[in-house]
Amino acid sequence: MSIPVQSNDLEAQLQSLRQEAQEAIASTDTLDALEQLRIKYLGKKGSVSRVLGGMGKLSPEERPKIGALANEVKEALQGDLDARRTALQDAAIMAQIESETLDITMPGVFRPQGHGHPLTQTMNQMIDVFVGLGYTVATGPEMETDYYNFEALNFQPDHPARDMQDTLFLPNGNLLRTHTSSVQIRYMEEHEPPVRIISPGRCYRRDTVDATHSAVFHQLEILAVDEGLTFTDLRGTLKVFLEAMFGDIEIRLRPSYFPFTEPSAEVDVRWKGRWLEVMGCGMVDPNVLKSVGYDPEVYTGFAAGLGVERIAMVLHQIDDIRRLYASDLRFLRQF
Ligand code: 2U9
Repeated sequence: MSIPVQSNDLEAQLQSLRQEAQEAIASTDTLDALEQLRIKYLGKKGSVSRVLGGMGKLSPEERPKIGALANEVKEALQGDLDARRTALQDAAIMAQIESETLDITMPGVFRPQGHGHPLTQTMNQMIDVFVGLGYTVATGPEMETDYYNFEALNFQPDHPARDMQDTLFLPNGNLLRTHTSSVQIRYMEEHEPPVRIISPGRCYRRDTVDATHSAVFHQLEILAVDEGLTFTDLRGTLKVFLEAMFGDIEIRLRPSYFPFTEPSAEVDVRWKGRWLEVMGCGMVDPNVLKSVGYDPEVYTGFAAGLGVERIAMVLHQIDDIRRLYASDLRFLRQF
């Protein structure tokens, strides 16, 4: 004969189970532990099921009451589990957001940035002005033939620049370009007018190095060829360029001579109360136009050339050209 089970025993068990489970759920702080609690209390072999197993021993009148209470406890615990799960998931997301937040007020790590060399800066500044005027940058080889460096530019066979004393000739019969004019010849061979180009780049001369001379230096040359270009166009272009570089200054042109331009001129700017020579210019010699197959009866052109070092030295009051090549950071940091 089985021992009769009192309904108030089961009721008390369910009530204490509910309390125990609710406390356990409230103090759980991981999702895994929460799942373990669900299995422990609501699983098939869980505590609530075990208590219900004892219902068979109840009288038929008592069963519905305990059954209803068991369901109520189940639902309450399920609700608590769900709420706790949501809370833990929310907390995990918040923790992740917190850990990924960027503190934009934090001071950065210092990394030395460096900047362009004063020569590069000056070159880029000049390029910017001419690009703004619609010119295209043209480049070419630093090793040249006699033809592109001299002959096509109307240098006579006995011109002193062609002498071993003035130009660096190479064992293969070529030479290191003495100006970037060769680039302009190469460009014109490939293009029909109108031409608007600048050629910046490194050049070489057999110079003895001193405060104002260097065997390696940089030039920027300007060339425009079109129908109807005049000396006035040349002067106006140079005025716009030099004002962009030096500010609101006066300019002056003095007659000069170059094999590749006729007429030719030296260009001075009024700088700190004195006239300072900064570049040369002229109308492209008809012989040069002919050498690239342009008809000098149809087209005229103007050209100009300058030494980038000289402009950088004037702009920054640099007293010795060699400072530009010494890679001394105490000097370079000033620019
Ligand atoms: C072509 C035709 C003509 C370029 C020019 C100068 C005047 C000039 C010097 C400035 C200082 C060289 O670096 S420097 O020593 N240059 O005075 N250059 S006209 O004339 C050209 C170029 C290309 C086809």
